[in-house]
Amino acid sequence: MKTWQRIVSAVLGVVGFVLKPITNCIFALIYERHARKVPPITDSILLQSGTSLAKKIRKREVTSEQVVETFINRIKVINPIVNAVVSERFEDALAEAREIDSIIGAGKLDERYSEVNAPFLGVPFTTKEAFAVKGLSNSSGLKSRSTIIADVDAPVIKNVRKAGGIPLCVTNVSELCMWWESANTVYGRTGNPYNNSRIVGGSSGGEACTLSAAGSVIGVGSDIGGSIRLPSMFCGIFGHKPTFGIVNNDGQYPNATAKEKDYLVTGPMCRYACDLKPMLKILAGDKGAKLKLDQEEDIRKLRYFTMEDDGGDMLVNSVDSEIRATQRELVKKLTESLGVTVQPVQLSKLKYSLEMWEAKMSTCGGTTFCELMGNGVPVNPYLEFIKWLVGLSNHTLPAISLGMTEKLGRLFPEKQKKAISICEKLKEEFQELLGDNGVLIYPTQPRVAPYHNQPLLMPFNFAYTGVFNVLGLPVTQCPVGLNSEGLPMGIQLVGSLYSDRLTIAVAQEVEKLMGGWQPQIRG
Ligand SMILES: *[C@@H]1O[C@H](CO)[C@@H](O)[C@H](O)[C@H]1NC(C)=O
Ligand SMILES: *[C@@H]1O[C@H](CO)[C@@H](O)[C@H](O)[C@H]1NC(C)=O
Ligand SMILES: *[C@@H]1O[C@H](CO)[C@@H](O)[C@H](O)[C@H]1NC(C)=O
Ligand SMILES: *[C@@H]1O[C@H](CO)[C@@H](O)[C@H](O)[C@H]1NC(C)=O
Ligand SMILES: CC(=O)N[C@H]1CO[C@H](CO)[C@@H](O)[C@@H]1O
Repeated sequence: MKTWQRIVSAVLGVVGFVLKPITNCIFALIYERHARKVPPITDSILLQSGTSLAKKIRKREVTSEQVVETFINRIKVINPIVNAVVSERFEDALAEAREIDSIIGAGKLDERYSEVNAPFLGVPFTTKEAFAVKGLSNSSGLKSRSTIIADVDAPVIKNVRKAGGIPLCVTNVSELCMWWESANTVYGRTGNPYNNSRIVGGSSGGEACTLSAAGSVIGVGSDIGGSIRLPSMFCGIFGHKPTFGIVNNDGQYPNATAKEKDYLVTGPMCRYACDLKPMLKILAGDKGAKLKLDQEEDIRKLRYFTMEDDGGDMLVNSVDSEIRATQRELVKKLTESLGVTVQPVQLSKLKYSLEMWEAKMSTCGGTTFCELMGNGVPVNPYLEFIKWLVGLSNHTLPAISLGMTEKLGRLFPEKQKKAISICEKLKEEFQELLGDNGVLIYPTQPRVAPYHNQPLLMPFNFAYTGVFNVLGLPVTQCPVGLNSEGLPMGIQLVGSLYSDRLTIAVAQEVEKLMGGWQPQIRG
């Protein structure tokens, strides 16, 4: 670090330390007056994994109709509090459930409905509104798309349907899925189920919220900078970002063009870790073979590493002490329960996470964000900002700021080149460190879910998740308990390319050790 950087860093640190309680007080004053949690869960159907529900439906211990109806009723209870579900097909879902019940009831199931081909037969699922689900809204939170109704299912939605899943509804996102608070001018803002004065994260924020509040049990998200992992942490559930290039990204808006093809990934989100693997298998389809998901792994034989922060990027908040302490507790428990050593590491290049993400995203060509905002015709973000100031813009402030940042980034090509070369070296370092049997434990975010709009004061914290998009590595976000304010904390398990089965296997152990998803109110 150069001297001036040290000084700026120190000053920002002090300012941040002083400002944190002050800004928190201001946001608390604005948002906390009417803060609520979702009500307790009263039906045991809502407290089982998708895998376990599927088994019971197949054995006729419960009907698919009962299960679907129970989730629909739960959505009706939670949605007035959190505003997470934006478009539904409840009647169709119930009809499909009855059809499945009658097929199961008739006895002998044909090949199509075997346990291997239809592991989630009769189980409802949900997805973010950016994915096309036939008959449901498909706007991606963009005002000019607000009347679009999807006329087909996205390929991943088709896959889950083929596996027996029944789509229930689609859930809220940030405008064009490019911000980490799920709010837009089409469907409004989603509140955190643990405390709705807080954000749910984004862009798969409505999805994480619905899953956490037990309005759903398995879901599909996508992630280009943390859109699966960040909301999964803020809402206390599991979310897996697969190795790049495995799961089909088509049928979501914005569509993955040449540009994001390598960074955007589609993956599973769920409350119970045991659902991650079967969901990933279904989403991946034929390409999943490369991940060898059925290979048994002895997690005692893996090598474990831990890193508690990014090494101090000036523009990113430092990791909260409670999150740090919880990560240490996890390391201790893993050591004891598995008899492994967890080696502390410090990969110094992670400090440039933000620069690497920004440089990779803005130099890969394809549709610009300003073009996406204008649905083809680029908008002028500076003009939109002026319109926003007087309440005339159809866009959210984060989207407008991102449009402006995109324009600014292009002014520093040399800096971007340097960041890209750091990124390439870091890829090699990760491959060397993790090999084919290593897992790194790393915070998902430096802070728990902030208040609404507060991310505008800490816009770059997503760098903690975003860096793994440009590295292409598989990552599983795991809930590791609630902090002193009752808000979920999370850690990322990072593997080397194509080692998704390892991070998922360790996630199941982390669930046992740290308690996994926690209900908002104990019933
Ligand atoms: C929301 O969080 C704040 C503190 O962060 C707390 O004072 C308040 O009681 C919480 N509200 C609910 C409903 O849990
Ligand atoms: C905002 O969107 C509405 C509905 O799509 C449209 O009628 C209006 O012209 C838009 N306003 C601006 C300033 O673009
Ligand atoms: C909804 O969006 C998806 C993804 O962009 C697209 O494939 C689908 O055709 C859209 N549906 C309509 C009716 O435009
Ligand atoms: C989305 O991308 C896929 C493949 O990259 C392409 O086949 C499809 O036409 C695209 N859809 C739109 C609406 O651009
Ligand atoms: C705040 C807001 O606009 N909420 C909307 C979310 O979506 C549902 C379903 O379309 C609407 O009923 C709400 O009004």
